[in-house]
Amino acid sequence: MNLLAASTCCVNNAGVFGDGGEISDRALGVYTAVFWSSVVLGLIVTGLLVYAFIKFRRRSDDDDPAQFHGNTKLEIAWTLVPLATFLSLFGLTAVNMPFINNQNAATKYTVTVIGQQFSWTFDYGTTSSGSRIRSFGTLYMPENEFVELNIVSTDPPCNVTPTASSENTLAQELANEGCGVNHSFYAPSLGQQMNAIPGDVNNAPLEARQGTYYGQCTELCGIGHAQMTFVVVALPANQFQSCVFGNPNGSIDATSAACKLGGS
Ligand SMILES: [Cu+2]
Repeated sequence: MNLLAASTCCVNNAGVFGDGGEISDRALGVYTAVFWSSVVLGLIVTGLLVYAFIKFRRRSDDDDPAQFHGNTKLEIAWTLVPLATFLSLFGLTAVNMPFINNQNAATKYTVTVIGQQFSWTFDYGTTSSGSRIRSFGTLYMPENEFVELNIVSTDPPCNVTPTASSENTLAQELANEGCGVNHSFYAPSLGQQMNAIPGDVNNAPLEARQGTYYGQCTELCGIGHAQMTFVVVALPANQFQSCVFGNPNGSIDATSAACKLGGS
């Protein structure tokens, strides 16, 4: 266990029950409500069944068990109680879905996430001289801030030389190639998962508290699928700025102090 911890080093936030950010908080809140409602309902139904089995069992061959057909009170109860339960859980989910799915209006940064066999590239835009600002295998984010992800797939023989300066146009250029296989961006402890489909641009918001989070491809995409992991690093806002946009030639130096948390 220690060996495992040492080899994965700093990425402890790999589970679906993580509290990496507001999206995962909301998803976990809905999940917890649904889970415990199911547990309580399951116990009540099991209890009633066992009670009915014992109390109303047929005691002898010529004994007719108690009949409940036509019992209006019972029928109203077992229609209304499940209906109210399902409607309230549906309401809870529906109220939280827009928050989880759609933060476009509030985002300052857009990052194009490019899935390819078998790695992830993150594109943040261009420098003033037109060089692309990219990181490979690590997505840098400002902490506590929603970032809009444009998620695309592009595998060989796609050969895109992007000309776009805006992230949205870039994502569309990549998607227009329309070749490759399906991938899926999944950061479990940040509560976000979105497919990367050839020909499509899929959008998803991502938000994280300061920290390092594990991510992986969750669409079986070929022989190297298992290696298609990535890391999300959420940095303080000024550190994010100098890590990603601080170098005039557009390169992101993962070993620089700006790109590391806690100076490690
Ligand atoms: Cu994959």
